Formats: sequence, C-alpha cells, structure tokens
Amino acid sequence: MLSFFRRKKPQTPADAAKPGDAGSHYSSEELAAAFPATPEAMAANDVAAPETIPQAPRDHEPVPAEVIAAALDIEPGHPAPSLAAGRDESVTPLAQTSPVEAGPASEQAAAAGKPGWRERLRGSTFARSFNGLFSRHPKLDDDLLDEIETALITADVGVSATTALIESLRKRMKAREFADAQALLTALRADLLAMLHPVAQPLQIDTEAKPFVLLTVGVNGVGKTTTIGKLAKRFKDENRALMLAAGDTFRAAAVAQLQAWGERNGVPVVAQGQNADAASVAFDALQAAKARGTQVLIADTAGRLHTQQGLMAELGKIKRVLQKVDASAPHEVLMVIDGTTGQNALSQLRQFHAAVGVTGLVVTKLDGTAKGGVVFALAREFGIPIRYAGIGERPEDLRVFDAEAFVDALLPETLGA
Ligand SMILES: Nc1nc2c(ncn2[C@@H]2O[C@H](COP(=O)(O)OP(=O)(O)O)[C@@H](O)[C@H]2O)c(=O)[nH]1
Ligand SMILES: [Mg+2]
Repeated sequence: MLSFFRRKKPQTPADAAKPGDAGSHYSSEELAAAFPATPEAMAANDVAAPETIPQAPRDHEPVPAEVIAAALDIEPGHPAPSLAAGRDESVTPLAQTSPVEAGPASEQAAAAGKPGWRERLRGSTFARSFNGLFSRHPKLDDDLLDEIETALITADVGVSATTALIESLRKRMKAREFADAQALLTALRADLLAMLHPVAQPLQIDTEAKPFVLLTVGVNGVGKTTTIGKLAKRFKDENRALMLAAGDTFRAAAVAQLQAWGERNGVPVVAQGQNADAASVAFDALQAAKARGTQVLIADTAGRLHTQQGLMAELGKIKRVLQKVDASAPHEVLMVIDGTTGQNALSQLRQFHAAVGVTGLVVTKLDGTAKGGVVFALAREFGIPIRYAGIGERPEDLRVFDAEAFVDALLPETLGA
C-alpha cells in the first residue's frame, strides 16, 4: 500500500503550533507565554480573601443507599503490582509499601508476567492494525514500512512521532541492519519503548508533605472521579490516612459520586454541595486534612473544556487558594486524559498545563475502543510523567503505568504467525 502520510507530509494543528524542533518538550514558561491569560481570566483568577473562606469543613448530607449502589457498580480488588523503585529516602514508593504487594495475588501476578495488559488492550486499533500485518508483508521492503506507517498513524501515534519512527527504521533498513522483518519488528518495539521510558515515572507520595495534595484536572467524562475512587482504594490498602475533596460543584451527582467512593472505602469526604465555590471546598479540605494529620488529600474538580478560558482560570485560583494553606501544595497536579480522545488530547494537555502546571498524567479507557497510540504522542510532545493507565472499570484496573507491559500488549514480540 502506498504511503500518503510520508509523501504529503501533512501538518496537524498540533504540529503547526509546535515551536522548536520536533522532539522538544514544553516548559511551563513556554506554555504560559504561548497562552497568555486575558484580562478577564486574570480578574477571574483573583483569590478569594481568606476571611470569606469557611474555616471548617461542612458535614454533608448522608448519601442515599441507591445512589451509592449506582455509583459503585464494581467489585473490590487488589491494586496492581508496579515497577516503582524509589531511591529518595524521604519519598515512599507507593507500590513498595502496599500490603497487598506481598500477598498471594501479587506473587501470582509476578509469575504470569504483566497480567491483564494484553487481554485488555487487544481490542485497541493499535493492536488490531499490527495483528496480521507482518504475515501479510513478510518481506523486508518499502511496502512493509508504508504499512507500518499507516498502522501507526491510524492508531493515533501522530504524524511527527510516526515520521521519526519510520525514517529511523528506513535508514537502518537501507544500511542492512535488519536480517528480516522480525528484526525490524524488534527494532520498532525497542523504539516505541524508548519513547515511553522517560515518562514511565510512578507517582511517589512525599511523606514530608502533610498532607500530600493531589489535584485532579481534565475535561468532562474522562474518568477523574472514577480515578480518584480507584486511587482512594489503592491508598487505603497502603494504610495511608486519606481525605477526598468534592471539588466538582457543578453537579449534585458529582458530589454524591465522590461521597459514595468515600463511604465504600471508609474515607472522609469534604463537600459543600452543588454550586459551592470549588476553591473554597479545596481550602476547607486542606485545613481539615492538616488538622487531622491526613497523609494524602485528593481533590476532585469539575470537568472543563480546555477552550473555556474562565473555567481554566478557576483552576489557577484553586491552586493559589491551596497555596495559602501550604505553599508547596498541590504536590501533584494529575491530569486525567481519556485514551479514546485521539490527537485532541495534545491540545487538552497543552492548555491545562499552561493553566495549572500538570505534573502527572493518567490515561484512562485504554481498554475497549481506544486506539492506544496517543500515549506515544503525549510522551513525545510533553515528556510529562504518565503515572497510571486505566485499563478497565474495576479498582484494580487502574495500573501503575508500565511502559514494557504497554508496548508488549500493543505490539507483541511475535506477530502475524
Ligand atoms: N472502560 C473504562 N471506563 C472508564 C475508565 N475510567 C473511567 N471510566 C468510565 O468513564 C465514565 C466517566 O467517568 P467519571 O469518573 O465520572 O468522569 P469525570 O467526569 O472525569 O469525573 C464512567 O462511566 C467510568 O466508569 C477506564 O479506565 N476504562
Ligand atoms: Mg467527575
């Protein structure tokens, strides 16, 4: 098949907007300069005077049992084992402190390699495009490269990352580096892994932070609240004193959803109900968490489109209000990205990073219809750590992002046999 991608060299909006060379990452300063705040946004950013902010958390109404049941249509389970290997003494690697790590489930997991990943990602466009590709094109030639190029683009790897991968393979093929198509596949797997290695950095809870504040952000429906619920379960299993802040005050159901996760996991939830000021909820929660000696505070926020300037500015306000209580907070700004989004994920991350300084990513819904490739595009464009991957709806389906397991699931070592 002919490759129109290589020959036409199309420009995506993401490529067009990208300064510097193709492989460069954005600093917060570059992003802030590229997306200056408007006067309206600056005004909206004004931090509420401390005296206008309630000093104590409000008790919330009890959540009806049916709401809890509806919100928690899941089975409890064990968090996944991880590659986490902390070196800093002041920092506790999450996975290493997990009591379930030593349990029979994790021993079984270790014996089976990286369980779940292949099975869950089998349906992705990435895996499906490559499945059978090498048996249809067993010969090492330009046609094989064109097919691979098309498969990568179709899987949302993005034009710039795909071009870089293909041109490198082409050079090495011309230099007769590969004995056969299988050798080229091995090289492609290694190149893909090399793209992900720098971003496969597990979240580590700094135990010096009291509490460690984790602020979740992202557009609507990407899986923020579900991810918080899964993290709550994980942290709880690690015996961490935990608190949640119901910062999505746009919808009453959003508060109830978080309260339901809290009740299921025995975790206190600070909420003020619908239409409350999200920054005020965050402020309350951090005060309460400090007073109680909580180790980890996870704050939910309402989903917002990256193009909604006023709402994006509100995130900056939440951050600044948190900093009134603790100058080092939030310790992690975790952006949740829906893996089915495609290349739009890049503009989302660009805008959220400019507004609030994203320090880690969770890519959800990689099971099901996700194409899978956007993870590579995100890694290449931004270099922001990918903390977790959502590969299903159960708590144990939020996995510490594992570059090897991910590449292996999308592109197994032996294909098209
Ligand atoms: N299949 C799948 N669904 C997910 C995953 N993460 C979240 N979801 C679903 O995505 C939907 C929206 O999640 P929610 O947490 O309410 O999104 P929010 O608006 O960002 O808070 C829910 O139906 C979740 O069950 C995942 O990793 N895989
Ligand atoms: Mg939500």
